[in-house]
Amino acid sequence: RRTGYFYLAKGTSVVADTTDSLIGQVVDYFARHVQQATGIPLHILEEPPNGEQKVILFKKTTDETLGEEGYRLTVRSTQILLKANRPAGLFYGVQTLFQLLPSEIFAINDPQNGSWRVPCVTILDKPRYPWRGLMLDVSRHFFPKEFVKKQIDYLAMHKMNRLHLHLTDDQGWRIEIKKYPKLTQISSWRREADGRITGGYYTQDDIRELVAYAQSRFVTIVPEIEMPGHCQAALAAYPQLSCTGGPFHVATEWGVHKDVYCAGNDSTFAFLENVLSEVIRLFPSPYIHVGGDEVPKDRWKACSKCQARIQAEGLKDEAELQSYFIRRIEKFLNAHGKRLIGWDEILEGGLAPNAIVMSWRGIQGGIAAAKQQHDVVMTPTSSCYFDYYQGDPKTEPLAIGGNLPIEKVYQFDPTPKALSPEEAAHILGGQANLWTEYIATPEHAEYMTYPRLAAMAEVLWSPKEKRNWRDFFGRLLTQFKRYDVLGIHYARSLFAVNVKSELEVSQKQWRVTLKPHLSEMEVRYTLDGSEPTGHSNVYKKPLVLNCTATLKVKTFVNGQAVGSTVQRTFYRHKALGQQVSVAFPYGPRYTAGGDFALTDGLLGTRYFRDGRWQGYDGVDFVGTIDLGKPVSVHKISVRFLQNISSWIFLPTSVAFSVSENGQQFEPIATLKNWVSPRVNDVVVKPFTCNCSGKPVRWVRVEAKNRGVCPPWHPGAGGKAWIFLDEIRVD
Ligand code: TNX
Repeated sequence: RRTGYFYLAKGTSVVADTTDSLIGQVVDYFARHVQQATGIPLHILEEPPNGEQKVILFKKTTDETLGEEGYRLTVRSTQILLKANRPAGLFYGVQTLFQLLPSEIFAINDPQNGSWRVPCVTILDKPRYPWRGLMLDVSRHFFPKEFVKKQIDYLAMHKMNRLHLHLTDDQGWRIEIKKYPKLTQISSWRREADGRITGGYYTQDDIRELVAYAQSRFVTIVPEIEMPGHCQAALAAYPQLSCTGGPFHVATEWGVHKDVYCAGNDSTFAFLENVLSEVIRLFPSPYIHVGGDEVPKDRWKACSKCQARIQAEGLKDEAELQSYFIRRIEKFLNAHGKRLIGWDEILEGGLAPNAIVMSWRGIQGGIAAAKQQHDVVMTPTSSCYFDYYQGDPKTEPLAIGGNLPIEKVYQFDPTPKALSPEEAAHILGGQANLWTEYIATPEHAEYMTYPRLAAMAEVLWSPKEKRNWRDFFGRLLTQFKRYDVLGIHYARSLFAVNVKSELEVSQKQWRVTLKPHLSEMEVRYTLDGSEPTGHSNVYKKPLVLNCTATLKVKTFVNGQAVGSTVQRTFYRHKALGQQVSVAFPYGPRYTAGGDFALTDGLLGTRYFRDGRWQGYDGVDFVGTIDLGKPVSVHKISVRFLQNISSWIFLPTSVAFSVSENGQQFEPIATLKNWVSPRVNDVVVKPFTCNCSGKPVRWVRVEAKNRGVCPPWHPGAGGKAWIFLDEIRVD
């Protein structure tokens, strides 16, 4: 940083040798972007103008320290000089210029008046790794072309350069193949449990458009065509490519499916080579990903053709048959000038000679491959799986599981210590993977991707020794402003506060602790229902509450509110802290709520593992509460949860009764449940009955479990759960 600023204004010109078409492309991109955001038209010239005019110079250079993607940027008050060996370097220099300008430089659809100044600096910058990727699974849920284009823009802005498209899987085929029209007529669509048809695909024109868009932003789209497993969608259209002959449907359930391509059948290879031929023509990427992960061997074991192949090729077992499969495809790809990439399972039974390994089941696969002198892209689940939770599951949208907060992404190091310098040179970089089983909308996909991608980008670009979490956190707040300007639906999970409360049964009071996700945060709260502001109480020590109250909590950085308000209501009611005696004990699997879960004055969230629900496995709930002395009861209410993908159903009916002596119970009401067990979404349903107000000492709730999962359900015949969170007596 030096003193002073360069002011971008009318009359500023850009000087570049635009006879180089790629440089021309970068300059155009820069000038168009600036014009759209600022309204300032930049003059593009081949030679510097005479006189005092301000210029931005783009220059090609030969400078070994810069490599393929590095750049030097010198900003003086009269001139900006950007130098790189290659157009990619100029492009990244442009991204840095945008970062040096006010965040509104990203408001390309809404030109702003402003002071467009760039601080005077000298920068030498280049990436640590050549592979800086994001994988988007467009099979489990399809994402429109326009959404993909936006992500390409955002990747470029983060100086990322690979978009890996997971185009095929059990649940959908997403690319038009002219030779096999049924892949898009049949394999691209699936019928969900509720009868809805969902899906979609990219036409070859769409693909060309995406590829060109990505190229102009120096992003390589790496296509993935899965084999020999994860192919049920393709088999639904072409069952003759399987071992059993089918029939199959496009899968609607997640997980690993048994039906795979038959490795004994030559027509399987003919099919895949024809598909790959069209893929090769569409994608200029030097790499083609062929999956290779999670291939159950059941079908191959029972298939005479596969067994004959094992014999004929002198293979030891089915693991070697998988290796044979991948080697055969690799030969085909290599003959067409492409390199094969596969998930780390391609190591099993022997690695194909030139394959690149994408290590996802930890880093061991990557280490083994690098030691065999194979190139590696590191994507271990523990640091790279953006389908995992990024905050407390209680307050996050439903995710596949796991735990990957942004600070853990930031700690990722793609180069394992176990490698020698020569072996380490095979680590091409790393990649974040966005699997989309639980991600159905563009907004949700962005929520899972940002801001974690910013952490990943820095891991893959910056020198390891320059990484500093606190410094990154400060810059992230600026990055959020850019995200706001761009309209990115990013997660604010790192601003969350964990509200933990404990009911002190004997005193009938709650002890509440507030723990911010990050210690950089200041926590303020209110108890009167109002929004916390910069003047609200600062949390310092645990709070003690003894009456019904709504607690609202928010985090602040430098006195500015960040994140959203966390709210928790505490209900003081007549059964608070009373023991519930049950006829059948609650299930052993979800005991987190504990014995007092039903009378702790707290309601559950939609997340059944939040510790406030109690689950009953295959049995009815029959619970009796002794209120300790006769009290006047006006209302009893109880809430149940339905989440059919976790085998949790609403009860078929709920009955309420009361007693004065604990022996004879007087029925008050029996409520039937009319909500369908087929509702896919999470349902929380209260059942409430009014009482006369006369004093009673015992209250009983009986909820009928349907017993087993219905015949159409994946768990058909298995025990059904019922879940309840609180029995409120008022
Ligand atoms: C494993 S990662 C898979 C994917 C799933 C993912 C969910 C990999 C190569 N296979 O099919 O979507 O887990 O996290």
